[in-house]
Amino acid sequence: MSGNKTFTMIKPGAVRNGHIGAILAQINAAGFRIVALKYTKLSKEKAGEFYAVHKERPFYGELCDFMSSGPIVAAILEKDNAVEDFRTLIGATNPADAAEGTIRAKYATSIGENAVHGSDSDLNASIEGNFHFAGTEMF
Ligand code: FUP
Repeated sequence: MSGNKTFTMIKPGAVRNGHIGAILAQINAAGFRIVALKYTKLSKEKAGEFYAVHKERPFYGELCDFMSSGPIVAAILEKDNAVEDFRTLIGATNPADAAEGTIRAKYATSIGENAVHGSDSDLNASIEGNFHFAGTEMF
């Protein structure tokens, strides 16, 4: 995986609130192709591994509890300029700051429970995609 790909998760809150279909539809409508897709659940340990970069932050424990609190949808997405365009589509980390119409503005309930994840670089997109998917699950 490299280049025009990003990795996303629809987080447990948005799944619980019934937004999987609407979020995937908005992602497709924005021109992203689905390379890999999985309905799954992170253990607390796996959530901790995924967010290890935030280990020293005060919200790390809550973040790991939340991300392992229910099922998620994980996906690899493809489009020109995928990482940057996807972060524009989802909006700011804090939904209070997210632009109108963005996925977080529409479906996030707080900064901690902010509906979706989007990779912040091509390198992290590759690392995060490979964390969730085997090569045989990417198309
Ligand atoms: P983003 O790249 O927009 O997902 O944001 P970050 O990598 O900064 O944060 C990752 C996750 O940590 C967020 F999705 C939610 C959580 N977080 C908080 O709970 N509180 C904060 O102040 C910042 C992030």
